[in-house]
Amino acid sequence: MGIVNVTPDSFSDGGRWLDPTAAVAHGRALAAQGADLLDVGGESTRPGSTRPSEAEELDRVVPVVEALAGDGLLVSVDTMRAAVAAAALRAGAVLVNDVSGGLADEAMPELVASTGAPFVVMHWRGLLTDPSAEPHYDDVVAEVRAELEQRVDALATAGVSRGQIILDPGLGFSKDAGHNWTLLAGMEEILAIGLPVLLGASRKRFLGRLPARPGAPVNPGGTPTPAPERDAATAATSLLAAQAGCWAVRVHDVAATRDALGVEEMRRRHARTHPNPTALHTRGPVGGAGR
Ligand code: PMM
Repeated sequence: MGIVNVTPDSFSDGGRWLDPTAAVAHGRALAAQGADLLDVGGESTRPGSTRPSEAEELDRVVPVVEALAGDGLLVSVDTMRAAVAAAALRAGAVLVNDVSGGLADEAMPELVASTGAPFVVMHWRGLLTDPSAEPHYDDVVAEVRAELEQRVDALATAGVSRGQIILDPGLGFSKDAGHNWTLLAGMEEILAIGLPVLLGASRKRFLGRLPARPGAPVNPGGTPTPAPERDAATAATSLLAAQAGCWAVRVHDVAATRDALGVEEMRRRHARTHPNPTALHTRGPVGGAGR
């Protein structure tokens, strides 16, 4: 999933694609690099950013969705507003990606239920009330899993079918770097819910604080590397996501992630099928027939 932020202030690529013509060209470029899906969003969720009005969000998103879908590309809409989701679906989008998991707008579950569109339910505690509040978890993986399961149940009550839902642990949303790393390490537990999982690690701050390279300044406690310098680390998380069995990754640098996924695909194709070690054991040691 390639990211097309039609916003003035996203942390990773703020303002570069605010002009619809530039956003459409960017979406086409990401598709040419191998994106299967283009995620068009008109609202930045960066802490401290002010929400655009609904009219402003519609103005940003709809023409871009229309143009990209008109090219035959698969488009998702990144929005917390049911009216924006509805307009984007009418303009040709095929999926709704809601970082609030349907909590920000009470009309969203009904819209998703009535359209039958696939729906990304992301985990985000605190939401718009206080996104900068210090998150506290005793066991972040278990709690994110339980809270996602609660959302699935609540959405089912509102008529959204389980088959429409894609889950997302929401890296960086009410989570600090330690929580993000623990969720990456515990991805199997989120996948064990039994629904497709989308992972959004791309260029997030925690990837700007890796152990220092030889000769490079130590930065784990200091200033994170600038967002565009986090693409190699992002591609590494895409490989981890693919190995864990995630459904998709949401990234800025599609070419690097395509290569990372290509590595995993080739590894799978070439994996030898090892004999079951238990079967070997019961047959006795190799060359030991008759003993
Ligand atoms: N992250 C951002 C925006 N939308 N949607 C999903 N499903 N998952 C995410 O992790 C996610 C998202 C923020 O990143 P950006 O400002 O670079 O788009």
